[in-house]
Amino acid sequence: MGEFAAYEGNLDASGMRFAIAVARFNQDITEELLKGADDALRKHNADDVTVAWVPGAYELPIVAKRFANSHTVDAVICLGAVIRGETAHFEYVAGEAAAGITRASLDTGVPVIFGVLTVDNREQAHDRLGGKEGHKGEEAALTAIEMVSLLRALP
Ligand code: INI
Repeated sequence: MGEFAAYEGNLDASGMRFAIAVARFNQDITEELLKGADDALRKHNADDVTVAWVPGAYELPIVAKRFANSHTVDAVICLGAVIRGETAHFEYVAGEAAAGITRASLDTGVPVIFGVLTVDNREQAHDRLGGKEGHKGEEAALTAIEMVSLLRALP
């Protein structure tokens, strides 16, 4: 293999500041996402975590963007649970949440992490809360830490 400069973030969150925007819709699920994210942040030495509750996943991007523009946090973690129903509402809510979260991140240069479950039913959601598909709240937190670390290291 040739020579190249390689960059990779690590998972030491000492001194990092995080905001978590979490949706109240499907709150039994999003509370578990929040717990997993907060536990993972603290396990990796973070001690500066701010939480804001929003009504639903559709409202996550505007709050994420506010945090990202505030210069008070190093990353924002968005948590929500969009469960497919009988209507097309799912597509709009999930699609706009994803698009808005991407925009908040790219417009501000601050990592904004997509920790929103988009699933067909509640069973699939529970599989992602420490079941056979891992824990998506925890994974969102680890992604946030790694991205802060990587962006600090990049030229
Ligand atoms: N919000 C969610 O976070 N999850 C859902 O599954 C959901 N469904 O199914 O409708 C949902 N809707 C509310 C939406 O996020 C907004 O709060 C609402 O449309 C007001 O803007």
